[in-house]
Amino acid sequence: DRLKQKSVSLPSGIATPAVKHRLWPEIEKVTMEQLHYARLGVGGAGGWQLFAEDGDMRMYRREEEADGLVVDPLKACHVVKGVTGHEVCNIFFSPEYRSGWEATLEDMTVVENISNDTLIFLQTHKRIWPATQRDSLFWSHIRRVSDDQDPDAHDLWIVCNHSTELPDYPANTGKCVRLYLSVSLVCQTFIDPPKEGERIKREDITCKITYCSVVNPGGWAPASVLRAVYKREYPKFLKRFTSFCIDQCKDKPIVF
Ligand code: 16C
Repeated sequence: DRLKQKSVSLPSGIATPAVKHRLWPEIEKVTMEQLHYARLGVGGAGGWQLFAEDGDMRMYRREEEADGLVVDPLKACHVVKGVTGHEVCNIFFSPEYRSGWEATLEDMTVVENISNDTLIFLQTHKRIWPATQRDSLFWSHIRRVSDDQDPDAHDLWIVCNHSTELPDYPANTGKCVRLYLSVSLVCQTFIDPPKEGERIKREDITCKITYCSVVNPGGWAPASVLRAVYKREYPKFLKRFTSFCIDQCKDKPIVF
């Protein structure tokens, strides 16, 4: 029994893939699509408008509606020193850190543990007046991908969150309207080579972050209120999240 226990407590980074799960083909497809989408630039014909800027952080959006609901896609880029992409993605993925950085939450439950790199979350979000309160049900998947586009970069890490359905947690049956989300956080680590014989220190590390999000409110919510919340909350989220990561990692050994 003790041996058995040892074999399941894998160190982080060695994933037991969830290949046999019914959602696996979708998780694989959506994660790779999101990675591709995140890596496309924001110039040219994409129609991205810069709406927030603070230091190295840039946030872009496109005004879009679906069935009369605001679904503006968001793309944000940030550069953070002193943390690796692996560390940032771990913090974004892991339920134990969420209340430390996620300000839209009222409640969060892991409703299915598919594998050590894939979970299903049910979240209740804070209410936006005058709309009905929202909840969300989504799978969340973390993975390392090797980078064929940028040989100078260390590995690439992605967390992909995508709405799903579960018979045990039907939408729109309680006090909440279900919202639908497709979110990705993609991180690349760059290392300034330390002097000969010296170890890599946190100050030698830079993490480039791309965050993409599309949220469909799932039901009526006034466009002007939504766009005002969006403009205020996304920059707040990315600043709060990245300072939380720096703070969590600063006195710990570097996880590459
Ligand atoms: O990606 C983020 N968080 C992840 C882990 O929680 C996950 C969740 C994404 C949900 C994003 C939608 C949350 C909207 C809830 C509305 C409550 C806001 C009240 C705030 C008051 C303090 O991927 C980080 C997410 C950062 C979200 C910023 C806010 C975006 C608002 C967009 C409008 C949504 C429509 C709501 C309909 C009433």
